[in-house]
Amino acid sequence: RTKIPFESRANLAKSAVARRLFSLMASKRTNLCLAADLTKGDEILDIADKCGPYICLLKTHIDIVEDFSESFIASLKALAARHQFLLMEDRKFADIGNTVSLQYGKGIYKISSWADLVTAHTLPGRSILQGLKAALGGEDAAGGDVAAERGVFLLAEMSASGNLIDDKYKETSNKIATEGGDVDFVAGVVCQSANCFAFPGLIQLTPGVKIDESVDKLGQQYQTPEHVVKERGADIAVVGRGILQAKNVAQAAQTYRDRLWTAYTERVAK
Ligand code: UP6
Repeated sequence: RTKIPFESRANLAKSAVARRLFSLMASKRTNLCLAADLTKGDEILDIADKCGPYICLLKTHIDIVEDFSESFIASLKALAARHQFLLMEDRKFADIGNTVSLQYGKGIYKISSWADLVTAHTLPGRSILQGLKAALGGEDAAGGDVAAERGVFLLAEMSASGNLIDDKYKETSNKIATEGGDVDFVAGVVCQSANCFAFPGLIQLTPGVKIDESVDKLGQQYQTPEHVVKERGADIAVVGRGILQAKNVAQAAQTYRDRLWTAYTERVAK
């Protein structure tokens, strides 16, 4: 899987959003996802505008935003369209189908109305996919298939030290991502190693990436851009504080983009 170029993997993907994302990565030449973990709407819009040219994906934790509004979402969507990146809400859904359906579609955030992608734990089993799909209903106003424009990344591993995920959990997560009737909704897997899944039509998203390898005070463990792409199979690397804490965020995003993309091109050329 890791040797196949993104252009070819786009044709193998079962999820329409994964096809879109693979193609976008290939044409924009970036496999960087920015984790915009900021608590003010304007700060997120500002960093999205500055880093937009270098990213394929912007990841939010919408429940940390203190001044959430519908106009914030409209502005974020406009930036995504202008700079050509997708939006992912890192909600890490983990409840029964009926509850995740409500959490995805309802409440203040109405995540399903704006996030191209979301994340979900596989802990509840397959019903997590059915629950999320249920929030999307059938067709949109134009008669298009709503579920076709949305996708999920399933967590099969975490970067936190001491997390409870074992090999059996990883294996079953892979099965949920690759077998059964809802695989067209799975865009990829959030994990730390290339052996989490083999199917080349899925995208590996790997958080815990920083140029200065280290840990934080709350259990986060970092690896370098080159290491996650070449040794651990990351297709997209998630970078938060590595960029957010830089003096010049646009320049930091460019550096991460360049190093991640070079690592990817070297990986497929080998
Ligand atoms: N994230 C992880 N590890 C995981 C899953 N998700 O760090 O296993 C998310 C965090 C955060 C981002 O919720 O938004 O990736 C990492 O941010 P950082 O680069 O600032 O540590």
